[in-house]
Amino acid sequence: MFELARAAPAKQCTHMMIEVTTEIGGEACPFGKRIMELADRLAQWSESPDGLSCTYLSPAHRSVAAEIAALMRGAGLLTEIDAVANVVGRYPARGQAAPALILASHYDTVRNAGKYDGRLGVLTAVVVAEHLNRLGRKLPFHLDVIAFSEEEGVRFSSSFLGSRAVAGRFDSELLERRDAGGVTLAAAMREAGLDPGEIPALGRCREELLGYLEVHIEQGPVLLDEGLPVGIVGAIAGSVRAMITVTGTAGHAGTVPMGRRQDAAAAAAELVLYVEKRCAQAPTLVGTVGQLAVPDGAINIIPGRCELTLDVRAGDDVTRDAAVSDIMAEIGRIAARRGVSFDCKEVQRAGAVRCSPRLQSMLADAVARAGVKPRHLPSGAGHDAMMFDGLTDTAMLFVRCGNGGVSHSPREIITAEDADIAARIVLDAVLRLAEAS
Ligand code: HGY
Ligand code: MN
Ligand code: MN
Repeated sequence: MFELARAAPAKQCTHMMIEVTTEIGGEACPFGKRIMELADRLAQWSESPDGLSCTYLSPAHRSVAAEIAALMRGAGLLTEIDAVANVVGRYPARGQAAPALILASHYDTVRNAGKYDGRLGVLTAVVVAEHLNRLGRKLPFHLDVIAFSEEEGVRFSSSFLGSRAVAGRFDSELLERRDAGGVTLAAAMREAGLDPGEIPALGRCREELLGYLEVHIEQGPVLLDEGLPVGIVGAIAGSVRAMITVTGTAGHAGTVPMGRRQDAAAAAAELVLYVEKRCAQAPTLVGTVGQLAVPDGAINIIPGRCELTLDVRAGDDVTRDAAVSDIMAEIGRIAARRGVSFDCKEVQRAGAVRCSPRLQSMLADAVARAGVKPRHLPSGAGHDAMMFDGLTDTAMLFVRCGNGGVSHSPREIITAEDADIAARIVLDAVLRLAEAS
């Protein structure tokens, strides 16, 4: 039974709400309804017959990019698909020499995903740009709507490929990363008609940016529990991700005595339970073994190899790194006790970031003007906004999730009313930034 988020009753119209409602003939939740309809439209492309999976540069991924580009062009944006398959649309400023405000999120998904992770932010930015274009409302800055091509790190085990490129943080070593089929990132790009040589030119510099704003689903239960449609993100947890291979000794399940085994899966299982126990020891600390496999395993073979992944996060890097070092020490103890070996390869490290107090308070004012109590909350999930930390001021607006806040699941759900409130808040914030510029 789906437990739907009940949107806060629509508040009194503010100047911006009257403008939006009048503009679109008084239809209720015009932005929200359009966002939900477009999210359904983008969800029609999937790599899998059951469920939504849209990973980097798959045919489904490229169809979604083409659809988003068409939506951006329809909104009057100067649009292109860049060298890492980000879809970039610019709503040009009144004057040529102007900074840019980035409104962005990602359009790739995890496997068997929900429809709103990433895409809510992309579509909110599109509908806000559509509205400004419809009004012919020019701003003193460019509005750059960006749909990042790869945030989840599913295919090449490295997240934020799209936002790294725009933030000038793309490490060319990533081009050698291989997917499960052995295809390198560079080859996948070339096959999709992209030129990795053009990636360095995508990097933005500080002087040309006014700020970065991302709308994203909360992916947790806080806003739902407190009956709030939106929240302002104060900080984003940092993460370390690793691929681990345990090597033991394969053997006959029927003839090797229990005391003489080097069972790789049993060693991995000990590690999984240790990660769970250790990462329960600090408030913002979490640890997950998301993948666990015995390659070429069989029911009657003692596992000689076991492959697993590790994802450790915390609100601050000291807490996270202390947990990672304890986990590495435990790996040494398990290896010695069981006569197995562990190979750990770190595949990603993203530091915890604090969002800009200036943009947070600008968002909080817009949230209050929309008649919603401003609620600041941390993000346990990673987001593209992290890549812009240190380059420009960043802020995120969370939108309530239903079904207990579940995400990375087809049960991910939001309401049109909440999406509408979020879009109006973003529009209000953009217009206030324009007035203040
Ligand atoms: O894993 C994350 O935090 C995000 O969904 N990529
Ligand atoms: Mn995600
Ligand atoms: Mn996301």
